[in-house]
Amino acid sequence: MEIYSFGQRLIREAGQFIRNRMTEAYTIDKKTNPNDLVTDVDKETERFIANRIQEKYSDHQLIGEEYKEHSIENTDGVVWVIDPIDGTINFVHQRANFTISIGVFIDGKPHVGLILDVMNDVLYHAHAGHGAFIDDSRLPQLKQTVMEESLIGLNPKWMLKSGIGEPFMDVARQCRQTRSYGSAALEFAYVAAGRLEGTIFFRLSPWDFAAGIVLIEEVGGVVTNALGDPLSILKKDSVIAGNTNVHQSIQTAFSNNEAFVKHRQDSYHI
Ligand code: 2AM
Ligand code: CA
Ligand code: CA
Ligand code: CA
Repeated sequence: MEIYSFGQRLIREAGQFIRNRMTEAYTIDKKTNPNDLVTDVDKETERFIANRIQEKYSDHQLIGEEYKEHSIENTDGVVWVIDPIDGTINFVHQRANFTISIGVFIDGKPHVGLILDVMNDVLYHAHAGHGAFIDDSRLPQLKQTVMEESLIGLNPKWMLKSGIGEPFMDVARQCRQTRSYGSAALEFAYVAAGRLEGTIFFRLSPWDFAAGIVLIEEVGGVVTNALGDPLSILKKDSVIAGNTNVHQSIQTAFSNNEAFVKHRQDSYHI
């Protein structure tokens, strides 16, 4: 319980840090490609969060997006998985619609999930076995839905990828409508809150999905990779999240697509 309440206070403070910091100038750099941005605020916020955790819990491990030294080689003990800004493109372009995502795993198992919608200061939080909440309101268990009546998070850019676009198109055809919010963690929070029935990502890192796993599992939803295998906080993977029914339908679209299955076997060894 102490980790949970400390984590909630910390993520709110980090949100306040970002809201203050973004009123001043910051630099924007490109990482691996022109669509992959990082700002000073991403880095400073990760430092802020990591410093607080290390001061309080010197024996915990942590992994974050922006610093190589924030990495892990095993999942032993308590591991904090930190994305200081999820949705950096939204942060830069919109100054809204981005989150801080913090997942805590113990010996590889989901323990606490915290996703803060920073500009609205709304916290989605869950403690394994104790339910999931938006601020002070408990979230109900997810209802089962069929694809024709489901709103699915899906970035249309993935449909344009040669070789792997087809199953994304299948999902878009099957569902009622698609949405793309630009923050994976925000979409996981929305799935947990019943605002999306499911969501799919071609490739995410542990800091993108760690908190989302805890939240969604706590309301009876399912989170796996595109072929239905469990995710690990040690590696990147595709992600499907949703109520059991929608999750199964999306997984079927991907598992039935030979090109997708082959592409994944060639490039990820999973
Ligand atoms: P980020 O903002 O923390 O990088 C849409 O861009 C979503 O995909 C965001 O949640 C973003 O997280 C995530 N994402 C993961 N890998 C990415 C990459 N290489 N480039 C851009 N976004 C990425
Ligand atoms: Ca990034
Ligand atoms: Ca991210
Ligand atoms: Ca990030």
